[in-house]
Amino acid sequence: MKLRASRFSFVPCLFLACISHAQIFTDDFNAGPSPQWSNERGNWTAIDGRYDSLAPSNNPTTRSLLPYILGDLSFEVDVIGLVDGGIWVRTDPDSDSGVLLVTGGFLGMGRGLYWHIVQHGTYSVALGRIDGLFTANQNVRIRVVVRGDLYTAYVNGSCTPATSITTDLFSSGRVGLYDFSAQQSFDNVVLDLPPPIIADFNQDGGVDGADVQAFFEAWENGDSASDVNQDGGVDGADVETFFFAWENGCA
Ligand SMILES: [Ca+2]
Ligand SMILES: [Ca+2]
Ligand SMILES: [Ca+2]
Repeated sequence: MKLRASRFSFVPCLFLACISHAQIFTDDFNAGPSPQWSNERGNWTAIDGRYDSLAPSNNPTTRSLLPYILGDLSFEVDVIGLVDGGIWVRTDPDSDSGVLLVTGGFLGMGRGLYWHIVQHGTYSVALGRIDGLFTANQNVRIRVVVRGDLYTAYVNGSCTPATSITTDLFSSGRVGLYDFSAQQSFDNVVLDLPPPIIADFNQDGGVDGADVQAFFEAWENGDSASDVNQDGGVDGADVETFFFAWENGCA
């Protein structure tokens, strides 16, 4: 069968507003940090409405974690004055293990992102390294999405991953922040479940015609997987939701 996006009208609210749920945690630090932050290492505090370590270090790495133990998740934060720091995910502070996304790094000379897999305090080499994303001291919004064994980072609201890694070492853990810079600080944390996968319907990492075919095969069979607006039914509204995401290239 031939399918064309132009057959359908698109209603932006279907994707942006009609799929929503409560966020797990947010913090803008304007009234001081939430008491839920562990402030485990680095003497973290709020200064001018931003979260910052007063003793930034990579030996041992600073860490302030939230108490939620999560598998799949989305963690977003404004990085202010990006130099060297990062985001912990699926972290177990007791065993000093987890995944660390580094923002900048390389003694403050890095202008990109990379990952460490940390096992019992031992750090992997830089994984998934991508350079040239930032200028020094830039303010950027970073989002880490974890689904299954896949860890993906996005910059400034882009639908296109900046870097990703896979590992099956950690099924769940805590999220938090790392700071190794007197300059870098953090703001506007949003912890949530990962967004639903809509346009990358066959979940192969790309958004293309194969996803249209896969979506309609499921949709014509009434498969609940094609209930992409998550309203419990499979109908034309799902087609509109699918194509809105597909046209915008968002997974
Ligand atoms: Ca703030
Ligand atoms: Ca796909
Ligand atoms: Ca539906």
